[in-house]
Amino acid sequence: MTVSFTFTPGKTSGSARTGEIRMPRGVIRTPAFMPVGTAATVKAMYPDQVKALGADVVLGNTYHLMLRPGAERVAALGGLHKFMNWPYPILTDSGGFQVMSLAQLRKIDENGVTFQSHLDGSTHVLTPERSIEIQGLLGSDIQMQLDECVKLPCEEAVAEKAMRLSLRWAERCKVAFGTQPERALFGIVQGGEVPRLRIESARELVDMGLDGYAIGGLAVGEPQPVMLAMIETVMPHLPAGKPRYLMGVGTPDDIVEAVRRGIDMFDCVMPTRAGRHGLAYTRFGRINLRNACHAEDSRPLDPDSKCPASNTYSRAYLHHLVKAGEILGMMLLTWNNLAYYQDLMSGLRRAIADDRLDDFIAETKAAWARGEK
Ligand code: PRF
Repeated sequence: MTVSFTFTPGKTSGSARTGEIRMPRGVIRTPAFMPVGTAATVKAMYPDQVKALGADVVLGNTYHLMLRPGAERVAALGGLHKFMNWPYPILTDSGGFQVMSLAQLRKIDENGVTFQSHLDGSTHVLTPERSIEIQGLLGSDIQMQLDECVKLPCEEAVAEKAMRLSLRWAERCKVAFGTQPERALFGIVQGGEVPRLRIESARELVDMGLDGYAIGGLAVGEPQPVMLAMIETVMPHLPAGKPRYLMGVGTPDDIVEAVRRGIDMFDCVMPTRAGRHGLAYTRFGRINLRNACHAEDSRPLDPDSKCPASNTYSRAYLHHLVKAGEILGMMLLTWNNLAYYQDLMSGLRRAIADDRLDDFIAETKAAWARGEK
């Protein structure tokens, strides 16, 4: 018998909750961090390593994969899971956000977004229907509606227009998605930093009866208190029985604060991108391995971590690899960073289950602030 997509909330601690998303390809334990696998790869990581760290789901990108190698080609090769050798759940972003940040000569109208590829300048059109078609061709388990995300700060009228367009696109995505009990379609709350718009967006999406609800349009230039205030505004309007996903967030500090406010899912390039730029996330805070102070430091990043990248190699060696531009430096730091993010999520889940989330967050932040000495 096939498994339908379901979300079961578990324990709570304040507004935070644990939960389980079930679907045919596996179970996602929430709160979950989804490593970003933009171009059918979590950069510098083998799929087995990603899974072994405790990641239950990875994110793929409609925008990148439609341009290269092409959604129809991935489908002909058996779908994205087979293509990248990741048999577990995949969530795909819808493309609109990446068009706005990467493509050239973008034009948005009611129909969709027309843009030129950042790869070869060729012209493409992404409509709500085509975004869902592409996500289907990829075989995505959790599909996102096409939306328009505006950078902050922005004028209220601009935020309102983008929010309303995103609502109309959500309807079109829902029709295009149809009925697929084994897969999910999530809506995306927009509305800038205007509480009235955020609430209206959430209510309208919830009325459509989607499988989960994301909060988009945050971590796009606003200070953290604004982001957290918007989460607090939206959260009471989202149903407890559906997963809540904060898109593109964030730093470890952003994640713990959003979990405290009831968010279930996250994705961010931060751990993987930082790893390719010489930065390590650890229990003791962020460490810049480019810094000369590590040149003769024989200690590993974290002797108590279970991850070989964190407990084996000296900081001096990592410093050398980073300075020399060696590929292994990027691989080890990415591995360490994803290990830290997944350990943080499992710590958050345990703390919620034990109803001691506030204490756990206070201890975690104290360790970041203290460093090691
Ligand atoms: N919309 C979509 N993807 C996103 C965002 C959004 O608003 C963000 C904003 N942080 C990241 N990724 N579709």
